[in-house]
Amino acid sequence: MLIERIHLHHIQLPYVHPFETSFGREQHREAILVAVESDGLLGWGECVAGSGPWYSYETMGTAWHVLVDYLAPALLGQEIGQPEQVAPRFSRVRGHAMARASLENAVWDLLGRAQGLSLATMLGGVRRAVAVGVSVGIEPTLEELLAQVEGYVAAGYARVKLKIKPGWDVQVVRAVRERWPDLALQVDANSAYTLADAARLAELDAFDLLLIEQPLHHEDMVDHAVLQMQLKTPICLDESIHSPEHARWALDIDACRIINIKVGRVGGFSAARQIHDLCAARGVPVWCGGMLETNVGRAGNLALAALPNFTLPGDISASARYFHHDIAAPDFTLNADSTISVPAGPGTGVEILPERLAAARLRYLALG
Ligand code: NPQ
Ligand code: MG
Repeated sequence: MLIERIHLHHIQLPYVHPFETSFGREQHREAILVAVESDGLLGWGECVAGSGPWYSYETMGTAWHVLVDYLAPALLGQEIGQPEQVAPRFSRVRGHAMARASLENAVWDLLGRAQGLSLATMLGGVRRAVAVGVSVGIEPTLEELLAQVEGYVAAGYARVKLKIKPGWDVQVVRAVRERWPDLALQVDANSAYTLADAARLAELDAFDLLLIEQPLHHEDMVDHAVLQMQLKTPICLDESIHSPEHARWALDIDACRIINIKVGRVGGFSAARQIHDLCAARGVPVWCGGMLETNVGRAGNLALAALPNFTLPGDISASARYFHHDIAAPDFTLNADSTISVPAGPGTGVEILPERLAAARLRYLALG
């Protein structure tokens, strides 16, 4: 299909509940919704960069710049028949994986819609519903944290991830574990520790956690390999894995036993599937991370998590956990067995709601 036009919509949506991690507290999600146009059809992708460079160096500003000045020009006027043809056209761009992913994923959606194929089918998904959990942010008090977890457990989530940081770790995990002895539980430090904290992190071995996510520096693998030798609990890398090469390096040095795959962080569905395949070949389980996406990104995450080696529950919660009024429909709901059904319609399987998109929009640009 000939890529005729590319549309960028920078939006902002208020969260249902503020989200706090070791790098800060936020009330809103900003995102860039990218649409590729061909033959009267639109395919959509979501850029998951942040409003500031806290989780990664990518921001709404850097993604907008790289999309407008480098990525869109590399795709406009090109004839694309297979989604795998997109990533090679972006290969001169170093980094900026979230910007690359948003445009590549829009092409996956476009081709899926044109061919009447769901994203899950295109990717090789093998399940109709995927196991999911919820990521619970840092709260002002332990009581408020327990109330949040209580609400999610009551809503049916069978797996909870707690955000931790120095001063908000062992005592919090102990309190949650004592109250819910059988809950599948894991923690995410978003790089808040160093190797000097190894003894503190080893205390977490007592709580039967599924994994400890990215305890150390956001680009590190070497210190994580040293730490893994001192922990019983599997380390899972998130921030450090930006590409299939990073995944191979991490596994080659035993820096982790589990990998969190986020399609934005690794540059699109093609790279995400390559990491999935590599981990499957090495016997390493993966799970689908989340970035508090709109229903567009969430639909893509569900499709990806339908691949066979996504054997741990994803950070993919029901739409109601994130926003009151999403910019795409239908909303996703939690099934009774703590799964969410994989969309079956063409492409992502969700439809943009133009009035909602317009109401949330901060800026718009059409290219081509
Ligand atoms: C994580 N996600 O696994 C991330 C952190 C995260 C669900 O815990 C804007 C920019 C919003 C970066 C939301 C979850 C974000 C963000 C969450 C990062 O580490
Ligand atoms: Mg994480």
